[in-house]
Formats: sequence, structure tokens, C-alpha cells
Amino acid sequence: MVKRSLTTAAQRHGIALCLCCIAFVASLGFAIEKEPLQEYRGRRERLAERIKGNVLVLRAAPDQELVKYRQEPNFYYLTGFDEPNAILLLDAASDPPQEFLFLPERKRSEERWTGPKLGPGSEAEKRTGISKVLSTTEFDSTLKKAEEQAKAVYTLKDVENEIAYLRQVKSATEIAFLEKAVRITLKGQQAAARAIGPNVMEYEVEAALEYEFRRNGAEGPGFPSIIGSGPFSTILHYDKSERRMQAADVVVVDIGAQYAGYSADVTRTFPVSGKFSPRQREIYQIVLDAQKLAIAKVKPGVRISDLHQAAMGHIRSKGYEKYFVHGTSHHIGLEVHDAGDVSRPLEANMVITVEPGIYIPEEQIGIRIEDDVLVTQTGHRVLSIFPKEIPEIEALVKR
Ligand SMILES: [Mn+2]
Repeated sequence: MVKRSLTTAAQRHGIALCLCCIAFVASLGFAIEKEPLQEYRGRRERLAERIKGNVLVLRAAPDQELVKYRQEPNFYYLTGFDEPNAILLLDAASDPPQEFLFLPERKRSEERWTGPKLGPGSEAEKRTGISKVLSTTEFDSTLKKAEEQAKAVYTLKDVENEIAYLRQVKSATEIAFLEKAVRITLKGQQAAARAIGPNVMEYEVEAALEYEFRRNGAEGPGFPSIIGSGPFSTILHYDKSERRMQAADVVVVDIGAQYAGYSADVTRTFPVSGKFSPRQREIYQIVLDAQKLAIAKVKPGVRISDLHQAAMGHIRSKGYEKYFVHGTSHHIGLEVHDAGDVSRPLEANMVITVEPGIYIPEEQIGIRIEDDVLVTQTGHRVLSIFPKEIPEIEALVKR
């Protein structure tokens, strides 16, 4: 029984302090890792430079009930702010440019459902590093004032390419987040290999690897896990995981953990029995050699189309051109198929996948091998160091 009447003022004070502590911990201690605030500020400054004379209005993703909140990636990239219904106003018509973040006023009754939110004011200014954090009720009048001297008012659509250009080259912290996402993904691959076997359901493999994701601190999969065996090994984005694996199958495991908002993307193809058939080995080796040729090409100045030509050239020379039906590379980052112009030559600190594949539906053989590769000043560094030679892959399944 709660003896409310016996609570002294001092105790009430203590309880209030205690609740404050919980709120404090909830808002700081358990938040996902962020980059240093000056990193986000630097991006806003670079963007302001690119849209000089104009005003930009960017809106955060709205809240949805019973759906895990995901901030709009461009908004997150510029602010590191992951709560709904905020508005960023970048006034690049002023000299120097000014920036405002507008937040809804806190509503204590709603916070019973949502947990504490950041409201306008000095605490938000400190936590976001944005110099003015005002109430959303002040947005209209602030915009009106900024508009007076601006050439145009831009929205996300107008600046998407500008932001994508910045997003393609990763900061040191972004690379660290991606490395962590990759490390967790590799634990998932290991768990997948352990779980694979004849008569096992694909969803058991999915459960085993996603368990590793979460218990190692990932937010979850960055995209629906692909565990495709037998005929489904040839379906590129099969994500149902409903099939019972058969001893003669290969199984494509294309997965990526998301850490601090950043998603890895690593694929291995395993023989369900622990041993490839001669025909599966033959195809596997072609894909592996093609992948190695493409990875060897990665360095600043090279284009993704050059990597594709390297992989495709090898696959074509073996007569399987028509079975290689997708691109070889894409950028990864806040989105697993990250934003940006794919024809832009590679630069240091970009992170891409290299993932050729051969898919022969009439033989129910699909093989894809995918690694995540950091472009360095002089060449590249493979982030996803994980077995991929035939004997190694077989040994992983046999355990
Ligand atoms: Mn991929």
C-alpha cells in the first residue's frame, strides 16, 4: 500500500531528484552514439556555403505511433538530432549565415507516453550545438524575416544533391561507426554459418544472426536480412526467410547491422551441407575471383563503373555475363544504399561495397560475395575481414 500521506517534503524532494536523475540518464546515457557537435556544425557551414544567398527549410521526420522512430537521414546528417517534428532553418542569405532549430514545446502529459523530449531553449542549444533553438510557434515569423533578403527558399528536394555530395565522404567518426557496424555484422555471419544446416528453416538463421546484432549493441538490421537458399539464392532481394534448407542448396546470407545510424552490408554464400558440389564450387570461384579483381582496383580517382567492368570482365570471360544482373558497388552510410552520384570518382574516406554475383535460376544456384571497402589516400582497406575462400566457408558451416 502506498502511504502517500506519510511522505515528508524532504522525501518528496528526494523522489523528484531521483526522477530527474532517471530523466537525465534516459536522455543522455542510453542515447545512440553521436559525432562531435562541431562535425554537424561543419556540415551545416559547408552546406550554407553551397547555397549562399538562399534560405533552407528542412523538416524532421514526423512521429508515427508504434513505429520505431527513424529520423530523416539528411536531417540527421546535418543535426545529429533524432526527435520528430523539428525544423531546421539555415539562413544562408545572412552574412554570416544563421541557423535555427525549431522544436515543439514540451508536453508533460505526452511524455508519459514518449519519454522526455528536448524542448526549445538553452539546454537544447547546448545539446545540439545550434545557436538558436526556438519554439515551432516562432517558425513562421522567423522564416518571413529571413525570406526578405533571400533569393529563394529551398526545401530538401532542392538541396538533396548538395547534401548527398557531402554525405559520400565520411568523417572519422562515421568511419568508426561503420567499422563497428561491420564488426557486429561479421558476428552475425558467424552465427548464421553455425545455424545453417539441412532441414533448418531460413528464419532460424535469421533469428540467430539478428540476435547477435542486438546483443552486440546494434540498433538492429539496417535492411531486411536476406537468407535465400536453393531457388531463393537467385532472388536478389528475397527477404521472407520461409524455406526449409536442403542439403544440396547454397544459401546466400546478405545482412547488415545498423550501428549509430550507419549500416554495414556484407554477403557470404554457404553450402548448406558444409560442402559445395563441384558445380557450385566452379561458380563460387568465378565470383570470388571477380570480386578480388574489383577490390584490387579501389583507389581515389577510380569510378564505380570501373569496378563493375573489372568484375564483369572476368565473369564475361567465363561465359556468365547474362547471370550477373546487378551493379558491383554502392556507397554505404546512413542508408545502406547511400545517397549520392554513383558516377563521381572515388575519394579517400568514401565507403563502398564490392559485391559481384552469378545467379542461375535453372540450376538453383545463386552466389554473391560482398565486402565493405574504405577508400584510403593511396588505395583501399577492406573493413569486412571475414573468410571467403572455399575451404574456409565450408569449415565455417561444418564448425
Ligand atoms: Mn549491398
